[in-house]
Amino acid sequence: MTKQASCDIGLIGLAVMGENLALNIASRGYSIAVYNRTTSVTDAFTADRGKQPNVVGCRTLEDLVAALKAPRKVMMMVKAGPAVDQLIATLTPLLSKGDVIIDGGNTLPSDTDRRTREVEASGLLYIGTGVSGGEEGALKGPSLMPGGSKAAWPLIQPIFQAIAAKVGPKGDIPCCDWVGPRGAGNYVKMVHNGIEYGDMQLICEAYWLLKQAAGLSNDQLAKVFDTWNRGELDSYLIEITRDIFTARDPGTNDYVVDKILDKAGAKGTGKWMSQLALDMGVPSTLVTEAVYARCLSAMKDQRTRASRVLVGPDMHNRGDTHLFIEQVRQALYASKIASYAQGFVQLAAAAKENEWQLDYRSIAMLWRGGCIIRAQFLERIAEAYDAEPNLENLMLAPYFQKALADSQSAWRHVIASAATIGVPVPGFMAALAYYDGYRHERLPANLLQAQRDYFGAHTYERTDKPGTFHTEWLDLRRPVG
Ligand code: NBP
Repeated sequence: MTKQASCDIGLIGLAVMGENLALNIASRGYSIAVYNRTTSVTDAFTADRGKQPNVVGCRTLEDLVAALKAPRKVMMMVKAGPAVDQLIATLTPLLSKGDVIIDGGNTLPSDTDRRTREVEASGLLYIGTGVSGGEEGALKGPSLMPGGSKAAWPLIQPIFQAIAAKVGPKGDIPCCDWVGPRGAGNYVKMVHNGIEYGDMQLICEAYWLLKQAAGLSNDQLAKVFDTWNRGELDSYLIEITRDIFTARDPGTNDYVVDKILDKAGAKGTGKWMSQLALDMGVPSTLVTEAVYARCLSAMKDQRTRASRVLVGPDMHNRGDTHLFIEQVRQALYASKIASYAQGFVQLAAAAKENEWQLDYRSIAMLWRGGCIIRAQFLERIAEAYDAEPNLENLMLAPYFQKALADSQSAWRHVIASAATIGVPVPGFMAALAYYDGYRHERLPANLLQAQRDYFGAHTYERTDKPGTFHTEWLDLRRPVG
C-alpha cells in the first residue's frame, strides 16, 4: 500500500497497547497508518506482527497525516501527560478542519477537558477515550469509553464499535458507546480503574482469609475460586485469580504466587479517583482503602521490622472451614456491591459537577466485556439503572437490597472474625462501614458539629427548628458527676 491518502485511521505509539490495537484495527479490514517516536520500533513492527497489506509504517508525523483519508482520524496511544500535549501541538498544524485527534491513554479527565477546548478552538475535533482490557483486550476487543467532541463520534463509531469487545446473547452488542462531552470518557475509565482497585483488594482479602485463617492450599484455593466463578461472583478477576493459584514455576515447580514479593505497585488512576472523590465530598472509601493497602504493602522493610515487635492473635479461624468459605464468598459479594455503588455515586457527582448527561445503564454495559472488571454482575447493575435511571445509590435497587440483606450476617461474621484473629481486611471493613453509615437516618455527626462549634464557632443546624445556631459552650458547662 502506498502512502497516498488511503488509510482509514492513523495510530501513534507502538508500545504494548498501540501495537495490539493497530493489529485489532487491521484485523477488522480497516487500513491503518502507524508511527512511533523511536523509528526502529515502527520498523520492527511493520517487519513482523504488522507485516500486513493494510498496515502502513510511517517514519514521520507528516507521512502519517499524508497517509490518511479525510476527515483524518489520528489516535495517540502514548504515555499520558506531556507527551500528549507535545503531539497535539505538532499534529494540529498538519491537520485540517474537521479532522479528529484521539487520545486513548489513561489521561486525567481535566486534561481532556482542556485539550478538547483547545483542539476545538483550532477547528479540529478531539476525543479522549478510555481503553480497557490490557494487551489481550487491545488485540481481541477492548472496552472503549469515548468522550469529547460529539461531532467526532459518527466519524469514529464504525471503527471503534468494530474493534470493541462484543457481548449479549448473540455476541453482537459492542462494549463501546458514546459517553459524553470533554473528559467524560476518561472519567468513566478512571472510575473503571478505581473499581478494579477495589475488586482486586477485596479478592486479596478473601484469599488471605482463606489461606491464613482457614489454611487452604493453593490447589484448594483454585477449586474455591473455580466454584465462585460459576456463581454470582463470575468475573474475569475471579477467573484469573483461580488460574494464578495453579501456576507453578517451571524451574522449581513451586507455586509462582508464593514466590512473588508482597509489595504492590500502582500507576495512579486509583489515586486520581480518590483525590477527585475527596474534592467533591463523595465517600469513595473502597478505592481509597485499596490505594492505602497498596501503600502499606510497599512499606515492606518497615513491616518486617514491625512484625518482630508488634503482637497480635494467631490468624487461625477455629470454626467450620466449609461454612467459613461460604461466609467469605458472601462477604466478598456484599463488599463488591458497596464498592460498585460508590463508583456509580462518584460518576453521578462528577456528571452533576461537569454538566454531563451520563447513561449509567450504558456504562455498566460498556464494562460488561473486554475490560478488567467484566462480570455477570454488571448486567444486574444495567437492569437496576434500566428500571430506575436516576437511582441514587445502587444499594437501593431491589435486587441489591436483597443481596445485601441476604449476605450481611455472613459479611458481619467474617469481619468480626478477621478483627478477632488479626487478619487485615480494610476493604471488607470499609464496605460494611459504608453500608451501615448509609442506612442510618441518624449518625453521631451531631456531636461532631457540637465539637466544631465549641472550638471554632463553626455553628450548627438543629433538628427542632430551622436556622443556623451557635452556643457559648463555656457558659453552659457544668461540673461532671
Ligand atoms: P506507555 O504508556 O508505556 O508509553 C509508551 C509509548 O509512548 C511509546 O510508544 C513511546 O514512544 C511513546 N511516547 C512517549 Br513515552 N513519549 C512520547 C512523546 N513525547 N512523543 C511521542 N511518543 C511518545 O505505553 P502503553 O503501556 O502501550 O500505554 C499507552 C497508553 O494506554 C497509556 O496512557 C496507558 O496508561 C494506557 N493504557 C495502558 C494499558 C496497559 O495495560 N498497558 C491499559 C489501558 C490503557 P517511544 O517508543 O519512542 O519511547
